[in-house]
Amino acid sequence: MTTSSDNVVTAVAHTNIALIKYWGKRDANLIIPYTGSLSLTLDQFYTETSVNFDQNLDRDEVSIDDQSAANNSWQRVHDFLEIVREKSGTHLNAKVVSHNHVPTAAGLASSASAFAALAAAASKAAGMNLNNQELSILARRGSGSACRSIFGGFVEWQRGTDDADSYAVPINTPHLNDIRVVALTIEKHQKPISSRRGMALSVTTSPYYPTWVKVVESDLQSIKSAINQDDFTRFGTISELNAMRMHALTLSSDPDFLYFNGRTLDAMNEVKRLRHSGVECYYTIDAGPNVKVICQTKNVKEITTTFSKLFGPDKVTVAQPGPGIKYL
Ligand code: 2P0
Repeated sequence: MTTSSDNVVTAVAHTNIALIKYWGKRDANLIIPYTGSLSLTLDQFYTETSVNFDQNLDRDEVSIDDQSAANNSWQRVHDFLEIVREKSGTHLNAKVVSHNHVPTAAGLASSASAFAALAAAASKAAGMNLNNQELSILARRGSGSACRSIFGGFVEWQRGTDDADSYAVPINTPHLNDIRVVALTIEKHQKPISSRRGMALSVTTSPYYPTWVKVVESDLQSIKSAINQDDFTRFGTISELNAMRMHALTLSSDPDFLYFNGRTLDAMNEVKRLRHSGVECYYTIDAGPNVKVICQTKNVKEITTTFSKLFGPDKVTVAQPGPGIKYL
């Protein structure tokens, strides 16, 4: 147990993009999903977080990007620290300093990298010595997608049935290593409905939700076999299909909601046009209007040129597979 104020631990976690999406919790408290999911950790976007448990603090102090955390963010970090305190046995409050390194408003979700970095830094600062599987379980309690950001490259979150067996595992493979993700920043504004609320609405009201649970199982098998066979075409096709199947759940919820805007559709059409003209690429979209284009190194130049003309060069960021959790 830590009692001094000189034990600062700093961890860095990269964000990840889901290719087979996580959309729906079976247990909202423990964050156990209905389905598995599969992601790629990206090199360009990461969170660096320092944690220090300090007997001189009378409450948790949280700073995010050099600003004192707003009430809702503070609460989420505090709730997470409560889990760490319960598991580690420390009763001290913590000082948390976090920086998100995301190109200006890249519109990429930061909760994955944020809670992965927080889990690593806080658990170590509290004197726990967790292995990566245990870290993945802990990060999951902060945000589901964070359990995947413990690992680099391709990662599968095995849905499991309880706290102990719902965690991510790395897919160590030499295949598809020239994959690139071109992130298009179409919109930097806050999404109208959070993914947490959106997925809960889909689970409880979309008549297609039971079908989603079944189809994700087969999409997961297909994409893993595409990775095994180094088959980029199948890989991209399944990724795009799975993303659209997720968004069909938002349209079929009651009330319905939609994360796309007009420029999302423009980007989707452009990806299809490029593909039909022989530049192989696919899109995936999360809980917001921004589009990520999945391609191989050989086509990056043509794709970035095309989207720079359409949206402006500052809206286009090229990412490649990134590393797992690191301590500084
Ligand atoms: C994913 N998303 O697999 C999916 C696809 C968004 C669309 O995980 O409630 O922030 O904290 O567990 O992880 C975003 O949801 O949700 C997400 P919580 P999270 O990446």
